Amino acid sequence: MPLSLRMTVAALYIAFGISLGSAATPAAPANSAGAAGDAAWLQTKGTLLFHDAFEREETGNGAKAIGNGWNSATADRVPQIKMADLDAGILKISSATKEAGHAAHIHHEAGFTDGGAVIRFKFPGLTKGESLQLGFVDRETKDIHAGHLCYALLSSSSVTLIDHKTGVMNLEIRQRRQAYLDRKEKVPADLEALLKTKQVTVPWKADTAWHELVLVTEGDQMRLSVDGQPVAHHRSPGFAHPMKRWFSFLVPSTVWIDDVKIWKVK
Ligand SMILES: [Ca+2]
Repeated sequence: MPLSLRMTVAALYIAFGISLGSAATPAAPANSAGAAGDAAWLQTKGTLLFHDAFEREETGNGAKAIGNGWNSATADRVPQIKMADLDAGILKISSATKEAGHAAHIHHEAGFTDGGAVIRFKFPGLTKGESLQLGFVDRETKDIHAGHLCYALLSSSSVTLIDHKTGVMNLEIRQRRQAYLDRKEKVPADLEALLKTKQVTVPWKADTAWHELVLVTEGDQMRLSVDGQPVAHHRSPGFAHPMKRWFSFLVPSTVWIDDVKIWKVK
C-alpha cells in the first residue's frame, strides 16, 4: 500500500476514535444467543428484511450501480473509478480512498431495534493492511455526526466494537474533542476515560479466507462472531438506539463481500 493510503487508513482510525492499543479478553457473553450463537438467534427469533447474493452485474460506477437498493455515499465523488465491482457473484470493493477523500461507504436500508447482519467476507490480499468497518447509521437523528451509531472494525490483528452515538460522533463530544485534536493537544483525561467506555478491542487474526460474520445489537449490547465463534461483545447505551436505519460498510482499501442478510428481531 502506498504511504499516502496507509496514512489515510491511520487517519480513518483516528477519525473514528478507535484506539488500537487497548485489548481486553471478553468474558462469556450473557445474552439471548445461547450455545447456538447469534446466527441461530436471528434465524429463530428474527424476520429476514433483506438478502443479497450479488448474482448480477453492476450498472456503471454511480451511487446506485450495485442495484438491489444499495447506495454509495462516495461513488459519485470519483465517477471515473470503479469502487464496487460485481464479479462472479461477489461484491468486490476497492476504495479510491485517496481520490475520493474518504473510504468507500456503501449502505443499505436496515430498520430494526434489535437484530443484525450476517455477511460472508474475505480480505482478498490485494492491498496491505486490509480492514473492514461495518455497522449501523441513522441520519434522521440529528445530534450524531452523519448518523454514525455503532460499528465493528476488523483490522489485521484486532476486532473493535464501538458506540459512536454516545461517543465520538455525539456532536457535543465531537466538538469538544475536535478542539484538542485541531490544536494537536492531548484530549483531557475525563473525556478520554469516557470514550474508553464506549468501545472494546480484542485480538483477532485476519487471513485471506472466506468467513461468515454476524454482527448484532440486542438492547445495549453489540456482539460479533466469526464462523459461529463469539469474538467480541460490549455494552454501551448507543447500541440501544431504537432505529438502525442503514447497514453500512466502510472500506478503506479492498474487501470482498457476499450473501448479505439483514434480520430484525425487534
Ligand atoms: Ca454470491
